Amino acid sequence: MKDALLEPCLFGYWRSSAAYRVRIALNLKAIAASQVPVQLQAGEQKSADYRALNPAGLVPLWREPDGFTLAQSLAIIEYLDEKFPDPPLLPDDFRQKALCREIAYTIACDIHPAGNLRVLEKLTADYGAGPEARAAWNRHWIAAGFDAIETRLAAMAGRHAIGDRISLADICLVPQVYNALRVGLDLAPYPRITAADAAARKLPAFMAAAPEAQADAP
Ligand SMILES: N[C@@H](CCC(=O)N[C@@H](CS)C(=O)NCC(=O)O)C(=O)O
Repeated sequence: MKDALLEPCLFGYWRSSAAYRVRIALNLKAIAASQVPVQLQAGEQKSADYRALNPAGLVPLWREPDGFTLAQSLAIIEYLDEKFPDPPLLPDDFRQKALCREIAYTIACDIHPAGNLRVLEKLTADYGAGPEARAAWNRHWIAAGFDAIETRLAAMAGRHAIGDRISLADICLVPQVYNALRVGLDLAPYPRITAADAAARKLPAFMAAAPEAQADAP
């Protein structure tokens, strides 16, 4: 785990979808930051050194040169959005803004925690879940959230998740679709999610943030 002290750092991992969200936001805003890989599969997130920075033992973690640290991807993204308002990551209209947060929170609060590495490891340790049981568990919880999001998005018009402007909803959606594909979820029932994912994923900020484009990707 190499650290850089002279510019802001994002502690992350190439395949972490929560870190992926923050990478997209950094790219959309053209914020310069070092990427510091934390090898989750090797358990580096649980080390004393890393827990001294983030007691939760999770990535991402944002750190600024004066020592300010912030965990939780959505807190980091909203912090960056206030500090560097251009381009804004939330819609201007207050109802649209709330709907955008609804989509983002459905992913970050309802879907993502169920499929996190430590939850899957606990399923294996306590209940003997193997790779296929873990994938099926993941598919179940992603589908539960995607069913709700698809219904919401179907009632909205626009190129992106919320209207025609990229927002926090797309920033959360694209990494979650990436995870869904990893665990073999059939996306056919989700045409609006699939369309929003495709429209966002072809943008340079999203392409540069993709897991396979990261320096720590194998
Ligand atoms: N709600 C947190 C979730 C952070 C999180 O769960 N990160 C995962 C990677 S996507 C992690 O560090 N997992 C390590 C582990 O489970 O041991 C956020 O949005 O930042």
